[in-house]
Amino acid sequence: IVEARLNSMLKEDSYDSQSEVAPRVGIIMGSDSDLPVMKEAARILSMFGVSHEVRIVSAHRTPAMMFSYSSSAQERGVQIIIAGAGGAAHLPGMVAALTPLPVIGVPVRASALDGIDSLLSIVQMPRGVPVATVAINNATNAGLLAVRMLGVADADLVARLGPLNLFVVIYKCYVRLICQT
Ligand code: RP5
Repeated sequence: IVEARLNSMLKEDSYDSQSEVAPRVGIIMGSDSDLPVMKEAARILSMFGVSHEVRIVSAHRTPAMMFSYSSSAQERGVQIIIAGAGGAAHLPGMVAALTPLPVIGVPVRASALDGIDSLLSIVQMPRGVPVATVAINNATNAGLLAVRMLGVADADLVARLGPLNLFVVIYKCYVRLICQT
């Protein structure tokens, strides 16, 4: 049911989570309630033509799935994982413990504590298990950071990341934000 809801929410907004090519970025989140925030990362990756997949994987509700997703991601060709969660947001840290891939954590504002709980849960990782944490609800930056990371070894992507293109992307995000508020 969750998968069907996820697909229909992604389809409504025309995010291509079901790309034909192997996904370079895995976008995962603890609940489908995180999707309104997390789909902004998918939007950025789509803008830059970076293949990606979107999955609901919970550290608490589906720990076995979290384990298998994290430990198989690299061999499937995934290069970066963006993980978003709210509240007791253990997903990004647990995933980082299970894969050598870079993990970008997105603290989702999901509880009475206004996202501070999510932020602290994600950012306060012990030495040896890094998670690159972006600002609360800022999945846009998670997408852009993933593009920059891939750009280190991808000349085409670097060209698309040029100042003008980056300006256009940020402008589009800004316009969208203004239209929503
Ligand atoms: C977290 O709990 C999820 O990442 C979500 O942000 C939060 C609330 O989940 P739901 O109760 O809305 O499914 O695990």
